[in-house]
Amino acid sequence: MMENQDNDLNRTKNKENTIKVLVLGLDNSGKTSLIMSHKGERNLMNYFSLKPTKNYNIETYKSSLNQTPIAVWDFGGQKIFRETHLANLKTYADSAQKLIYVFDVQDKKRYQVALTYLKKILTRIKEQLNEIEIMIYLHKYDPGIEKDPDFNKEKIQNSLIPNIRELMPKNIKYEIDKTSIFTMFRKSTVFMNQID
Ligand SMILES: Nc1nc2c(ncn2[C@@H]2O[C@H](COP(=O)(O)OP(=O)(O)O)[C@@H](O)[C@H]2O)c(=O)[nH]1
Ligand SMILES: [Mg+2]
Repeated sequence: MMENQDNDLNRTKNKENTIKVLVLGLDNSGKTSLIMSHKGERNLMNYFSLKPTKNYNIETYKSSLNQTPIAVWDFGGQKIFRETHLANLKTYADSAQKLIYVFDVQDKKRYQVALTYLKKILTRIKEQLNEIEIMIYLHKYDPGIEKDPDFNKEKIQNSLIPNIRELMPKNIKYEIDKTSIFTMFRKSTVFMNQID
């Protein structure tokens, strides 16, 4: 999954050659972590010490794959920022190539809140949706998590995914992916052993 992200982000470019990506989702869903892992952060300690993102944060860096400049807009996601972000979203989405919406699959209690926020986002930028590629991440889908008794795979398969598909406009390109910050260490067995 993480291995594909460079390709995902590099597929489309704008005039200035910078790829603009918006990352939205509820607070604590893992947005900042996903961006750090895409930037190449490999020290797990830096993920555990993350503080909630205030308002929004723009990260610019060069793709490790082909040096293409990338600007990632990381939106805080706390309730106090959501309405303002929605109000300004049309402007933020101007010349964006990609919008990543992050669900925390481990936060079952807030699936509905997260779905409602996604719906509001899609409504806000409906005229721009033809130009923006949408990716939905079912994040914190950690290796081995399906064996966890608290984890409800059926709720994801039979409720969350169908609910996402129902609110997505039928005529736009989008994809839904399972992601986890831990899968990027798959090739580094030492780290995997420490986490599992
Ligand atoms: N189990 C698990 N925890 C994660 C994952 N990604 C992020 N986290 C943790 O979730 C918390 C919130 O992450 P953060 O990136 O700050 O979320 P944000 O508020 O959406 O930016 C942090 O404690 C992260 O270490 C993941 O894939 N699996
Ligand atoms: Mg954050």
